[in-house]
Amino acid sequence: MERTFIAVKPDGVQRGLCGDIIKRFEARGFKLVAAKFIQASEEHMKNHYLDLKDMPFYGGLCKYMSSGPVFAMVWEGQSIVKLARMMMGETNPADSKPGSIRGDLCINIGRNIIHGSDTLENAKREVGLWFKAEEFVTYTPCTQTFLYE
Ligand code: DGT
Ligand code: DGI
Repeated sequence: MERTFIAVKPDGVQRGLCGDIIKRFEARGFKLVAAKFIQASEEHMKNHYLDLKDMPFYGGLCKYMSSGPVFAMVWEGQSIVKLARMMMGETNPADSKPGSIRGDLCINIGRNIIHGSDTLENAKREVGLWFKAEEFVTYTPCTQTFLYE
């Protein structure tokens, strides 16, 4: 089963949107396997966004992401990397369709409330960057046989 890293960014936390975002992943049928509410260091965010290091907004983005608490999570489910990105909408909320998280809940590209891994490879990297092995919970949701054949 696939896993992905999802984080409610500082703007999403401040705006009280953690519950709404978690609710959408739960309602879809995905399984939460790890979560923590933390303020990340700027160094940690620089590492997280390493692939963007040459972009003009890299410094500001990393500073912003470490400016307040984030709600970091690992969710599990079939094809979750792709499906989570579809649920999130586009990077720019202005290009995101109504019904998506960004299309429903935010306006500006620099305040787009949620992060989600964009590929399976990045998901593995990000899950390992944010969570230690002992932070994962093992359990079987009672819904499993009604979600998957
Ligand atoms: P995420 O989920 O935060 O990694 O965002 P992605 O994967 O949708 O977008 P990505 O990885 O290309 O860019 C990371 C963040 O960098 C993005 O959420 C917002 C910021 N960013 C991306 N492109 C630009 C840009 O052209 N200008 C500015 N100011 N920020 C940008
Ligand atoms: O994975 P995404 O968050 O959808 O997008 P990304 O990895 O390309 O960009 C990471 C974050 O960087 C994104 O969520 C918001 C921010 N970002 C992307 N493009 C811009 C931007 N921020 C500003 N201010 N301007 C941009 O053009």
